[in-house]
Amino acid sequence: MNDLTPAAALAKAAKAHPGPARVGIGGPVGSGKTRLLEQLIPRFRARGTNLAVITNDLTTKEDADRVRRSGLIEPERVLAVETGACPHTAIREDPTLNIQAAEELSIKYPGLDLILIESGGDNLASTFSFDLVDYWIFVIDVAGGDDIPRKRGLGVLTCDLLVINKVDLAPHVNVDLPRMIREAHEVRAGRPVLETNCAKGDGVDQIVERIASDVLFDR
Ligand SMILES: Nc1nc2c(ncn2[C@@H]2O[C@H](COP(=O)(O)OP(=O)(O)OP(=O)(O)O)[C@@H](O)[C@H]2O)c(=O)[nH]1
Ligand SMILES: [Mg+2]
Repeated sequence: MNDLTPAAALAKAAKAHPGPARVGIGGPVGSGKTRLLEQLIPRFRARGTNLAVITNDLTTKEDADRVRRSGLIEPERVLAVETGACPHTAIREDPTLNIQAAEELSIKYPGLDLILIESGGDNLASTFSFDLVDYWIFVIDVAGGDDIPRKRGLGVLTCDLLVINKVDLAPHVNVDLPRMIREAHEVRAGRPVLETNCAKGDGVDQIVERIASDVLFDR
């Protein structure tokens, strides 16, 4: 029986993941998830956020090794999860491996504020379980085509923040960027959409501000 008052249920939900906030980064293969990580890490470090990272790849540790080698963060703060066949299984149906990795980092680094969790590249229907994350970002890119928002994939519709990356490529791939952005706002009915060039870092400060205000509550 659920005997919690609505206020108590909310308070309980707010404490669902004691310890560091967990933010998921999902999206199609090659949309720029790791590049976004590489842009977010120095910005969070500069604002004093105590940070760790989990990456997911099918059968390798490719992305974790790339972030470890980047010199942006202590290599020990980056854990790799190998998901096997289906990336979404490890972030939605059975996120046990990712939850264990998050707990391992929380124990190792008691003052941790934030864990960024990159999903393996997946399809437009990919979503995160709220057993794993407090908030999740879905990264699509301009080179995937300006019809992607119109296709109303579950990831695009339901994420907390939609990022349209590689805006620099629009003129090279015949994409009508203003239309893509407009349609993204339409299908998301007012929920946030931000545009980035993660190759250079344009637009990434706004993502940090969002996470700071909506997830970290400026801790
Ligand atoms: N021109 C341009 N290239 C970008 C941008 N963001 C990422 N890239 C490039 O796109 C490629 C894929 O980026 P990644 O960050 O590896 O993509 P990913 O989503 O992590 O890929 P998977 O983990 O394999 O799904 C790389 O060559 C990046 O350098 C951008 O904003 N503009
Ligand atoms: Mg990646």
